[in-house]
Amino acid sequence: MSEEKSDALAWWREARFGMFIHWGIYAQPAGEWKGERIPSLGEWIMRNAKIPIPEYEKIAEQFNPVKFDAEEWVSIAKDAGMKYLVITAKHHDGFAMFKSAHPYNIVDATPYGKDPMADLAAACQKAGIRLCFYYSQAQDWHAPGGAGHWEEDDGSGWTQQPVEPERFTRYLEEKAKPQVRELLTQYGPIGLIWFDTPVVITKEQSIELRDLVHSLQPDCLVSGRVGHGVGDYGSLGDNQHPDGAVEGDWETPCTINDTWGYKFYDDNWKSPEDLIRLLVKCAAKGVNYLLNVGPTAEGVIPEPSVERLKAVGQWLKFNGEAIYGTRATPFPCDFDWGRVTCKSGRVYLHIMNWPEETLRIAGLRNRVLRALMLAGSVSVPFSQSHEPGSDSRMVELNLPAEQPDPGIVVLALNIEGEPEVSSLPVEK
Ligand code: FHN
Repeated sequence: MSEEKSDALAWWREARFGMFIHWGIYAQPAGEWKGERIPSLGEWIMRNAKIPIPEYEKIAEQFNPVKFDAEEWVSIAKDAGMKYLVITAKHHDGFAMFKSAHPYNIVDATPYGKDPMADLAAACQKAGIRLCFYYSQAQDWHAPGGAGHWEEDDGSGWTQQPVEPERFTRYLEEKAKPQVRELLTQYGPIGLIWFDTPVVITKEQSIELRDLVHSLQPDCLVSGRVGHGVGDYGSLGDNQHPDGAVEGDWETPCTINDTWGYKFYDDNWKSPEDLIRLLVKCAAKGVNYLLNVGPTAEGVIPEPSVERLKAVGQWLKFNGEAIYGTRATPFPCDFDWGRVTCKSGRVYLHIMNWPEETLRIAGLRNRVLRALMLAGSVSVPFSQSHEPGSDSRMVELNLPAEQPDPGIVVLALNIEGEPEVSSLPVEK
């Protein structure tokens, strides 16, 4: 990564927590087609229910999100403590949720007739949230030449057309690149373009897309899923939470229930406690947590998502310092009591399992100046020892017997200098 790009990544590293929004005309069938519940992801309904293109196009004729309120969406993200918002400008179904010269878009092909991205850009600007766009660069089931494009065959049904490289290149030149250009010229500064599922794209084409983004907005980041490892940062698999250390800059996209795009019957919501744990787990590995909501066809973020995000925001209000702008744990191991994040002069202990007795941390080399619970700034008595002539060190924290809060309690250790630990912090 160039030094220049590393500067552009600064806001993203500081942010740690963003909102993913999967919103498209697939929210209209909401997981059901012709009275049948279609398994798997809501945004994949066209493919999974094998909906012919002319029929799928008709969904757009009904799509009218009259309750869409950009300021409300942005304030839900802001109250959750999220710092950036990544919305599906075009998913694999090929439908553009923004004003485009390509006619298959929300302004020209729906009764709604307005551009929600323009409203979101204004609302994000006002709230100090970075607006970012998801764009499915390779899969496009609607445009000829796009990967996964479905075409009627000899009448025996629907077959997946094999992607011919020349047709794919034409699709890239005639649809994908012009639309990426539109996204980067119509809405002011964009934080990043979240490309996805590179599938058939060649390395040269991934590089061309990345360079196109940088030529239009030099500070705009490009997600790792542009393909071939040429993005500005890496994207872990969906709902993938690293257990070991990760090298470099990574983000993990996660669902709040099981689907990304709205399905009216997906009630498998993660609890607020689970969401906070996952956020902490990511931060402790230095990974950004991009948490999804799937708004309805009317333009409403489902209430169960809103409630949960509020709870996460409430926790962050007191403990955000232990997430934003932090680095991965300096320790080479995980602990049974919880997770660790750090920054210069501070180590944060996220206690997930309240210890029955003293909390003992082996291996921290820095002198501890003070220990306090972040919520309420309550000081915690502690002692620190070091076995002379060895690298064996111990901090013992005398926590109250009763956990002061049922959620994750964060202890901050004020330390001298940059966090440093013994390479093998073995407790004797
Ligand atoms: O196929 C997509 C899926 O619909 C969704 O958008 C996720 C989000 O990370 N990305 C792809 C699968 O990895």
